[in-house]
Amino acid sequence: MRQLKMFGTSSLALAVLLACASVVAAGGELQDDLKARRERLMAKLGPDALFVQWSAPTRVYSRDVDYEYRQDSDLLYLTGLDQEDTILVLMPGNQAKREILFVSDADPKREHREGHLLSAEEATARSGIATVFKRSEFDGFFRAIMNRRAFRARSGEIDTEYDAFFAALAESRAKLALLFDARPGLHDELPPIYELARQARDRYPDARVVDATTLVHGLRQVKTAYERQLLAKSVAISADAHVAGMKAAFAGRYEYEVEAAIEAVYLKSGAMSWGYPSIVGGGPNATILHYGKSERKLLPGELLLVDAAGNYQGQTGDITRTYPVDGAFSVVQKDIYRLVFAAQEAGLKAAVVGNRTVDVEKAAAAVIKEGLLKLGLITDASGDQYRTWYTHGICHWIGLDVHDVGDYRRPLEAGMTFVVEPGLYIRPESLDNLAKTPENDKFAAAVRPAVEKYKGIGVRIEDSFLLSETGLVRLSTGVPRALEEVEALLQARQR
Ligand SMILES: [Mn+2]
Repeated sequence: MRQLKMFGTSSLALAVLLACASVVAAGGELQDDLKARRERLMAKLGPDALFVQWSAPTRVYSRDVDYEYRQDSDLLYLTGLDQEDTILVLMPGNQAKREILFVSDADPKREHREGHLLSAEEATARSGIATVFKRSEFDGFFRAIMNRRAFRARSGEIDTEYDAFFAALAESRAKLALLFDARPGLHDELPPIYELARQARDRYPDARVVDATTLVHGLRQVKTAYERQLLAKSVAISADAHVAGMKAAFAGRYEYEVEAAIEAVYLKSGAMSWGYPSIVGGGPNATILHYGKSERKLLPGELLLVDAAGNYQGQTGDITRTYPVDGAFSVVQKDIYRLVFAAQEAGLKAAVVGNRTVDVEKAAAAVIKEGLLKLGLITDASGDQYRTWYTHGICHWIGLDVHDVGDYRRPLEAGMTFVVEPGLYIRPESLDNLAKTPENDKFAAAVRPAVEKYKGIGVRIEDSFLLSETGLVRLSTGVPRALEEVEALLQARQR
């Protein structure tokens, strides 16, 4: 993992720098968008709900050094805040304080070590949330509200702010809405949401604990105009990065040199990290779906598979290109590349409003089966033989997470963003690992000559798309995709 950071136990300094930079860049547009996202969620939660979401925990990289901080994507979606130890509360039935933030208390010593902590005013400016309390006040707040006492009410003062929720509690129809999507592992520390849910079940039976994950993820599945702009910019940076990688990928160089060229473009462009660890695999490494070591020397005649994308202001696209380090595909490499390309094209034709991702998968698979049959890599296009070489799904949502949240059964609609990424991986051992049946033995024997011809070739072509009101938009046009265009770029490079 290359999430190493250089200064001390937290990357708050970096996080806050980024946060401030984006406030400047975004003006009020981001804050308006964040507010609209919360309004949509509150409309779905209803006036009886109390919604609580935590920031992500920090993670240890090595002893007292943390990984670069990664905010919880749902909290980022709702607040735009990249600071740890933050809690968002939504109370749709409240009068004025329908949105409440809890942020870290000021701490001069910690701020000297780790960087500036957002003041209440800064948290408001960044998130558009007017009511900001101290993090240390959260437990008292929760206890007061669940016991039907207005938080911070002065004695003798009548505070009607929370009356709708108190009425819901009195009538046992209150809901404590939490996001249970990130299930802890067996040995993980229990996340605070589980502790809060337990407390609520034990002590406050008038509030039902409900999982709001589907609501939040349903909203995240359709991108706002603001998110679309950010994602388009993020993917454009990643496309530039791929071009830089292509220009660096000569035989004799190492995979890590290509990776360095790619990731330098992220940083130079303001994408402060990758969206997922870069996959840079030459030769046989191109047949490893998530090869991460980047340590091998590129040899003449080999293909290089690069699957990489930066994280720009929280948005991550996904791009894969496969190309010959010498600048020209061999005849057998061309066979596989053209087939994968044709499968992607067929998938794209099916990526229309009203279809589902399964329709994209089916359209591409039909092309793959027919093509593999022609190449002699399968003997029967009606069954699952093609799965020997075509080993993963080709459609996933993109956004705050590279494999973004959302329901795959939901028909495609304008505002959805996803990839189409067919791939073929001719690993001879895939034949050896088939279940020992007479049919499989027959299949293996029949295709062995073709496997000998194509062995070691791995090709994936992946692009990032926005389905807009006017049709499918390829966000990753900045990097060539058609075989001839890929070769033209490679042949024009100078060492
Ligand atoms: Mn992908």
